[in-house]
Order: sequence, then C-alpha cells, then structure tokens
Amino acid sequence: MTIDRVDIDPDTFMPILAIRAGDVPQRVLVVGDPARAEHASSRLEDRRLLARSREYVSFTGRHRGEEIGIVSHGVGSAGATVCFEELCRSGVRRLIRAGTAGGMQPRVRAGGLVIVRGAARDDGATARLVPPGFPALADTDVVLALRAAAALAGRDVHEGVVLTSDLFYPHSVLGSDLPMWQRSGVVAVEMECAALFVTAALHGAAAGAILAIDGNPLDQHDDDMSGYDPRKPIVAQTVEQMITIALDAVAQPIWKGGAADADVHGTQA
Ligand code: R1X
Repeated sequence: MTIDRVDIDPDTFMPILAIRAGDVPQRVLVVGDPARAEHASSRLEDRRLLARSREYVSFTGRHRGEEIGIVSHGVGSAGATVCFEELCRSGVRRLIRAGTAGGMQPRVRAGGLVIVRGAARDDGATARLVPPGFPALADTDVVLALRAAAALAGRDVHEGVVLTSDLFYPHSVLGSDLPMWQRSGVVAVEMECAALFVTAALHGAAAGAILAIDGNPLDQHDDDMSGYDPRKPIVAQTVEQMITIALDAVAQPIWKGGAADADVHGTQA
C-alpha cells in the first residue's frame, strides 16, 4: 500500500542537495554522516548515486521491494533542515533518521538503541519555523514501524523523548545544561531530530528516528565532552543493527489513513 505522491513537478531541481525531485523516492532514510549513507546504501538493491553535494550525498535503491532513498544531512539542525526541507519539497512522505546520540539516563548506555517519540527543541532552526509551543513529534505510524522492525531484529530498545541541541562542546562561560535536561527525563541527546520532525510536520510528511547510543556523558562525568569516543566495537555493531531496523521500518507499508495523510493536528485528510 502506498500513499499518494504530492503534486510536485518532477523536474524541480533541489539546489543544495543537487537532486531532481522526480528522482527522490517517497521513502527516505536520513543519516548524519555521508560515509554512513554510502555504507548503508550498499544494503540496497539496484543502488544508484543521485548526487554528492557538500555534506549531502543521496542514493536510491530498493529494499524489500520498495524504492528507498538514503541521504546524509550532516551535523546540526541548520544544515540538516536544508536537507529535510529539500526532501519534503521533492515529495518525500516518510523520513526516518538513523543516527547516533549520547545517553541521558543511567540505563541508556553505549550499545543501546532509542526509538524517538519526540524531541525537545533546543535548536536554532525550528525556532525560525514555528513558535516555541509547537511540539516536535515523531509520527505514530513510524514509531510503530520502528518497534516492529526492532522486534524482528530481536533488539531491545529504549523509547522516549530526546534533546535536540545545537551545541556539542559546551564552554565554561555558560557551562553544560545536560544535567538540567537529564532531570527532565529525556533519554538521549543529539542534534537533528527536532528539525526533522518539525520540517516533516509542516509538509504533512511522516517522520521518525532511531538512535544508536555511543556513550553517556553524564554517567561518565564528562560534561565538557572531552572524553567523547564513539569508535567502540559495541557502537559499530549497534549502528549496523540500527541501519537494519531503520531500512525495514522505512520500507514498511505506509498505512492509508495514517498520520502521513493527516494534517499537523492529526485530523484525517
Ligand atoms: O546528532 C548528533 C550529531 O549529528 C549525533 O552525532 C553528531 C555529533 O556527534
């Protein structure tokens, strides 16, 4: 089952991703790292490189019989929003981010996986798009698709709200606000989910995210991130599982009448 393609001229050129709207599938896996996009795309059948442009590399191919795109969005909400906006303007209807994040609760540790339900908007880009009260929510059907794909992969996952921050390395002037966010109950910290969820919502597209945990800065008493080391075997293994789950979820049927067909308030279109 598919949802209707939105009415977009297939020859519209997306200037920053350097892709033609008509070449972009309705379902796209987005990842931060261009090398990870390239690596994940090796899982696709009939893989085709669409473009390499700045930090954005775009591939298409098929997974479980569905046309899938894989696109890198870089680090941080400002640049990632450019990517998400051009994908939505190209007619993408389901976007799943597969990325890395820091654990924010003691139980959320390196090697864990988090399915994201929503993101605290501590980023700069979404503040320029919608008022502060607008929530950055994952699409319910995408969350369910990710849960089902994780179960198929035999993986336990955490689930919850994450913090999307624009700051990776804090400085002594203002210090780190991670302890405050930990008290709020967020399960992980990363840098792009809020931008994805808000941009998708504004286009009536369905978005979600799954994150591989690469460390836990507060557990490690590493508030200034000086001990950050994502190159652990357990993280590499978890990233592979995350890609499997995310690809399966992005390829799952898009339910007619699901949130992808709803307006931003959840009313059926
Ligand atoms: O979202 C975060 C950012 O893209 C996760 O990894 C990058 C920084 O390490």
